Amino acid sequence: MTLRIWGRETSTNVQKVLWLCAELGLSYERIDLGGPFGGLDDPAYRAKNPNGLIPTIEDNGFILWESHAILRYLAADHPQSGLMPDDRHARAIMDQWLDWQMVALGLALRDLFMKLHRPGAVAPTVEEIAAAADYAASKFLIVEGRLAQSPYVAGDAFSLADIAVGISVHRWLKLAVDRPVVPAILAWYDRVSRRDAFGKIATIPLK
Ligand SMILES: N[C@@H](CCC(=O)N[C@@H](CS)C(=O)NCC(=O)O)C(=O)O
Repeated sequence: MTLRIWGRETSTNVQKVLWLCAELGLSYERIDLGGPFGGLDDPAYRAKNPNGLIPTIEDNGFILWESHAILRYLAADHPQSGLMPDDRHARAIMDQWLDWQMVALGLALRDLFMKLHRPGAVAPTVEEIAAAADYAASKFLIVEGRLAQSPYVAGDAFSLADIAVGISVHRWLKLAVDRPVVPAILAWYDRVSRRDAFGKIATIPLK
């Protein structure tokens, strides 16, 4: 059975999974859900993912949600890809950056993105947008510090951490905000965004 992925492709968390599938050469069927497509409250979807969020995958009847759990699950079946290091310390460093992307970098970026593109009933002030941009920048400067010392996010090789952080950087660079000077991020982004597997991601609109 084909791998199924539920979620609109404009979602950063869905994009992580799409990028990995391309890295691994996996074919899949993607079902638009969330954002303008709605469907997150459908009982049939909630039965798969009680959070009513995307992405969710189904692989031969096995259902899984949480984008980083999905990355690890798919990559575990392709050890030859080298996207999850075997070495205990290297693996822990990759996990560190994956967790941090989810709980720190991604949330800071999400807050900035929402203020800019989904402001809700009360538009944020210029000062609030600037504060969100500064806060997000403070997180990206942590990535900058890392990439100034390491060719890839988790170390010497491209890994799942580059996918998760790479999707955040890709979005951040598209936002119309002031950004600090980040030469190490830009040099790394230039390299990872040239990967064949990134090709599809580059064509997805911002929203
Ligand atoms: N930690 C979850 C976060 C999932 C999440 O917040 N997904 C967002 C899209 S990035 C969502 O479902 N938003 C509602 C929508 O798209 O309508 C994961 O990584 O899968």
